Amino acid sequence: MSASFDEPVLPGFRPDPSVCRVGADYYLVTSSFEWFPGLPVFHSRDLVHWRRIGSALDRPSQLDLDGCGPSRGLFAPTIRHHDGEFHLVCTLMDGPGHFVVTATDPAGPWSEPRWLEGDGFDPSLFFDDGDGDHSTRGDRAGESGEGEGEGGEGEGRGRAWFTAARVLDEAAGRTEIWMREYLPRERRLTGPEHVLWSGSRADARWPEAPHLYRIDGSYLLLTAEGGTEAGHSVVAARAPRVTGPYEGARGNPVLPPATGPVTCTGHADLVRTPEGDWRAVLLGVRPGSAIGRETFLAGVTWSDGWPVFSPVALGDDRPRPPLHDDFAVLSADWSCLRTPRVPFWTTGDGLRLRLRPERLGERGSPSLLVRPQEQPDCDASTELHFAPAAPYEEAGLAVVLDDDAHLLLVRTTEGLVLRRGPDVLARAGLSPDPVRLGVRVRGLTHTFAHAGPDGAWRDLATVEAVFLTPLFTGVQVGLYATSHGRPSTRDARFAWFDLRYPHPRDSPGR
Ligand code: 6LW
Repeated sequence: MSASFDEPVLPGFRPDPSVCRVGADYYLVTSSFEWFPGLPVFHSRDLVHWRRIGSALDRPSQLDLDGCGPSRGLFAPTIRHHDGEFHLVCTLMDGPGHFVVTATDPAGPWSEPRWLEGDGFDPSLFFDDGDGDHSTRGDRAGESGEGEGEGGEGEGRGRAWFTAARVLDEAAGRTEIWMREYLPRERRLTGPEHVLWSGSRADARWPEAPHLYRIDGSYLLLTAEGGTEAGHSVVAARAPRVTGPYEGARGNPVLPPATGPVTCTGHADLVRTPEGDWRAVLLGVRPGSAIGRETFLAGVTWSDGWPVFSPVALGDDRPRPPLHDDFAVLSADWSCLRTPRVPFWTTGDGLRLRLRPERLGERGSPSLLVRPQEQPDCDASTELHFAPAAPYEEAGLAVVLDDDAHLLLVRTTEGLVLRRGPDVLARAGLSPDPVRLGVRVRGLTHTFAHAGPDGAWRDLATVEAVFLTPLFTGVQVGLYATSHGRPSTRDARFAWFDLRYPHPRDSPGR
């Protein structure tokens, strides 16, 4: 079945979702790559409306994102709840690898990471709890009878398992899913390694994102296949014992590559509602913008024990409340690049960014605060109070995919400059202080504009920003200041930041 998805439940840069339920509450985490704080945590009661409650990695002491390249750093996490505790596993790529953090309150604080040995990426945890088999029937979750999977006793029940994907042949996209036992109290792996799966076909590309479940007395392994782009799909396999052998669904992929309007759907994680129904969260892409991979919701029914995914229609009329932030505090939605070692901002009287030598593009942690663009069309603006005293001092509005792909509209001693990396795309003469800076984003078309505090907006330039093509992350908008490698004691004050999402039907520009 090919499913046609509509609106994301978590719009903007929110890839690789993983979800768990505790009573009436759902908790979800997504990847965050080179951005800090890491691994945002969301809460919902209906799987549709989500509120960010914190981040699993919000203290520089927990781990080090220094040196992480664009779309590297923190890959796909998994969140699970067991015995009064949340366990979250993830991988720091190009670094020490897999780790687990735990918390009794998912809003935090989360523990310091405990590093787990083993290769690869996309780790997951499976607690083979003895408290009732998950059933595909519509009975209430946790109240169904004990399914007695063949060989379930001893090998499975009451134990916990860690799975991950690892690369066998990068060029061919050949990977395999491996598993070892996880000891939740000690937070470490033990025992022999089991290889569970290497794809639905001999030439399968990128089997990854494994999650295990026990359903109707057998073990279900859900994986992504086909790579995270157009071929992305969901594949299912089943085994009578947790260690295998796993046999693929005859109808694989159980969620085939999407043809649109939402593409790249895959990387699914299942959850059961208190009423006993099944849902999945998964990633998908709305093409034609730089937003990247977002989180979508699917209903899941069962056919012959295999999952059948259907999009949950949210409609196109969900409100898109405008944001007006005057920075009484810095809300959790703002991120910076890599691990901030020194406080470079203050709030209370607008947002003040310290001018520091660090520059965007240098793989450091510059004075930059951004938040995800959540719709293909958006209008962002700010009021900047800043009179640069030296030619190396600048501050302004930023549209940022990563170090290598971004657009900056900054105030300099020479006036306003629109920059893409080192290239100047447009200039406007001396501007008043304060000055308002804005950008109208319509898909990949970015029109930058400026105004005096009470004057009319004047367009400066329009950029077809095809270079803002996401790999794993998504575009973000925000505020930036730098003194270009020189010491500076100055700061730039942003009185407010506005983000509006015109409804598609009010947006003739598209
Ligand atoms: C993620 C993997 C993937 O770990 O991209 O292509 C990686 N799919 O599942 C980063 O999101």
